[in-house]
Amino acid sequence: MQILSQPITLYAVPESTYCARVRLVLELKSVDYTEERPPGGTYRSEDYRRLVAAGSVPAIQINGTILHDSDAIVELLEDLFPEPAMRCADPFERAFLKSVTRFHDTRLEPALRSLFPMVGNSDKTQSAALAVDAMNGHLERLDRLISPRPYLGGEALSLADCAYATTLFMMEDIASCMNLEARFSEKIHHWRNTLHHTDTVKEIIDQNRSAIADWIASKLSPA
Ligand SMILES: N[C@@H](CCC(=O)N[C@@H](CS)C(=O)NCC(=O)O)C(=O)O
Repeated sequence: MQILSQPITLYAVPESTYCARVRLVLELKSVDYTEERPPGGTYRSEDYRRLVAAGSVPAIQINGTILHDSDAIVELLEDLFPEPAMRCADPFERAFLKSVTRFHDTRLEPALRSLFPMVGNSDKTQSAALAVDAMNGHLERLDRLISPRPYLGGEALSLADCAYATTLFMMEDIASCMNLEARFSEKIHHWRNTLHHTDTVKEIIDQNRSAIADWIASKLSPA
């Protein structure tokens, strides 16, 4: 394991699927770190932006360097802490899994995110139904793209699996709080169950679901 001169700090919020991805990789690799909320209480604060120029969570402070973007962070963690290996050695497999991760970041998660402003907003019922249809369209494309066996890269959990773990549950929880349905194919349903039956992954998924449940409750019955 790489020796680092300074402790690692993860800046994160509990509701974020991108933060959960980094937390999961840190935990699976048994890395020592502390997790903090953004200074000033929100990633929109000036204090946070002074620290993390990009102004997004997650971000990590590692060896005196600040790095944002979950994908960049988990790639660095894989380089620094190669055990257990979470990237395929074969360049074609590795590139394929990166493309599946990119599909999450550029298609699936943005489709889910478009639902957030509609939660607890009864004026948006029709838009929410259309947005869930669009999200389900991306799930159909994902179904054609992947062949989990049982994980995306085969027997070992990969960085690509970590990108999807909490998102797949958040899709269900956000859609169902608006009485809509995220439609998972048999293949995706089975893969999602496998992830949830994997030690550590289950804990991170359950923590994130609980934070999302609180967030939904705050939107459905604002104080
Ligand atoms: N591509 C980024 C996306 C992270 C992201 O969108 N985080 C949200 C919170 S879930 C955020 O910080 N939004 C504020 C912003 O980006 O300005 C990553 O993978 O880290």
